[in-house]
Amino acid sequence: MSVEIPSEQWAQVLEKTGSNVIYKKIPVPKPGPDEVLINIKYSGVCHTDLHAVKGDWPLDTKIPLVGGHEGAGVVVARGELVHDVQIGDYAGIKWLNGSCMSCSFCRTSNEPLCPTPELSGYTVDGSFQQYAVAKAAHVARIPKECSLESIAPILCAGLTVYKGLKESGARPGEFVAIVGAGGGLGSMAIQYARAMGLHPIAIDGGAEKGDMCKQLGATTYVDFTTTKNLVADVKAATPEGYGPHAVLLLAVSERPFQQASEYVRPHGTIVCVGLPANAFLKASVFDTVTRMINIKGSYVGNRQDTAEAIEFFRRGLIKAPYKVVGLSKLQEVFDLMEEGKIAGRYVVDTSY
Ligand code: 8ID
Ligand code: ZN
Ligand code: ZN
Repeated sequence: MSVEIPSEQWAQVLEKTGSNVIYKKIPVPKPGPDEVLINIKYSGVCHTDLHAVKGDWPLDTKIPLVGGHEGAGVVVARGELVHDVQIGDYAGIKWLNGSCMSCSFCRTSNEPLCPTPELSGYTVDGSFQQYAVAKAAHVARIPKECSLESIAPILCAGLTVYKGLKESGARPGEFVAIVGAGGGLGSMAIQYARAMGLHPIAIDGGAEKGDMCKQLGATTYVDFTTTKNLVADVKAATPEGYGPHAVLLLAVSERPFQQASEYVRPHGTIVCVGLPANAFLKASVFDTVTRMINIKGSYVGNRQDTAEAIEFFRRGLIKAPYKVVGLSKLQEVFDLMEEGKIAGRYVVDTSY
């Protein structure tokens, strides 16, 4: 089967760190021998994309850069070494665009820890364009029955929170605090937590996010902008008032990372996922020891985690809210995100 591929396409390009993205035409890339070319139909917009634009992290992006790493589309071309992905298949661009596959991390399916990763929308061009390339071994396999529009946010947000919840060790029937629950990752986390038999306590700011969190299945909503005592409120939302068994930190500010050890249940686990700029963890050594608190990080997920996160979605268990706008409006989405005004996720449609 052959598909007509244009030589030019629309893309959002970052030409200088810290400046606005520019909607313009650029050449369509060609896949290498072990790569596929995906006609991206929809892409979610992750806060990581905004961190990349602003240069928030101690890791440089490529410049010029096409961002985006929640790209869902159709495979239109493949390199000669690719056999297990067919033209016409649905596939997804994830944050991990490629990894070496031969280091000891890749060999043990810890490929996000590969020392030489290729990162979509960061070190290689991502999904804010109509055609994007990725290593065939790493593209997400998307079942044909799935809507490309609504699966896009699963490719980073869904996968990441699913993995984070697994890393937390929380078991069915236990409570997990989701910090930043009204955002893109957070709204997914409420749904995955529910689907995994956990009781999610949502923490975020404002009434709109509160309503959404409750609708998605949060047992309690704690508004960090109005509460008089966040630690007491979170503990009170758990049986016996001992605090949640796990905390998933998804917020883009440092304060909640410092606070979590004050309300997590003794022997509980704090999982850091959000990546606020220049942030540090601080926890009382006395509390950490005498309350036996675990503090750890979780970074996206491997190919199996991806398949499992997609399977939850395919079964209809994950229905987090999103709004669709044209790719041409990406800068407006970034502006809203910067102001913390997005409840759930934005998805861009690459056709306008
Ligand atoms: O693999 C990873 N670890 C990974 C993968 C994907 C994304 C990490 N991330 C990181 C992103 O880079 C970003 O730093 O996770 C973070 C959250 O991404 P997002 O969900 O895409 O961002 P968002 O939609 O803007 O949501 C953030 C929410 O945090 C809330 C905001 O109100 C917003 O709803 N928030 C903030 I800012 N301060 C808060 C606080 N003190 C807070 N919620 C509760 N308490
Ligand atoms: Zn992301
Ligand atoms: Zn490797």
